[in-house]
Amino acid sequence: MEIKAILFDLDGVICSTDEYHYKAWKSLADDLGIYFDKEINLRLRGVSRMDSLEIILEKSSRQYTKEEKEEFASIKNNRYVKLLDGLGNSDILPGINEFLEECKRNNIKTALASASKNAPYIIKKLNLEKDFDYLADATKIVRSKPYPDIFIEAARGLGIDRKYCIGIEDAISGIRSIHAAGMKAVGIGDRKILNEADLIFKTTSDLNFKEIETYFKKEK
Ligand code: B16
Ligand code: MG
Repeated sequence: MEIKAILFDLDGVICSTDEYHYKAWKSLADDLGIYFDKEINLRLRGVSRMDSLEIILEKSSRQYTKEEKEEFASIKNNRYVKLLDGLGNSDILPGINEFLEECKRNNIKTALASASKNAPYIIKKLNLEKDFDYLADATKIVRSKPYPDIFIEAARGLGIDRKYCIGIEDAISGIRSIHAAGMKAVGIGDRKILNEADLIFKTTSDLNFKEIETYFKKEK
């Protein structure tokens, strides 16, 4: 296949906001007296805010109304956004600046395909606004990963046919979302967890456009 665009996940690929999501959810769960730990937190990767809340509430003995749930999600988000205050260039994961430059040198279009409604704010804090040709708007997406919607929206925004797009993800729900969109998937992380990805790099520092290009040249 010919590569014309690379679509990036945010949390776990461009930066690590995972710990901040965890802290904000943990403080909400503690306030509600609901058990929450790092293992449950792993299930929230790439999952939308409301779907994440539903996972946390699985451990609760009582039912909550839609209004209560909306209030909880908003409390969590306010705490999360406060934790993002100090975010800056040094929070960009290793090798990402170089990889984005490599994409530009090779005339590859770049877009962000994050489930986070805070993605534009985070990209601004990281000073990466000029490095992306398009930021897919998570507020327009109803079905979160593993549904293909956000990757389809990213390709649409770039005006590039999905068959020329590669997605990069650190979560299995994201790899499934890329495949459901009819694109090829590059995984960042553990080979055992991301075994459905077409190509896997251990860390973001290992990302290399030439290697990706050579690998997918053999694919249809
Ligand atoms: P927000 P990604 C995802 O980002 C996070 O991995 C996930 O934990 C979070 O719940 C989701 O964004 C929504 O974030 O509450 O900021 O809208 O990995 O898709 O970049
Ligand atoms: Mg992610």
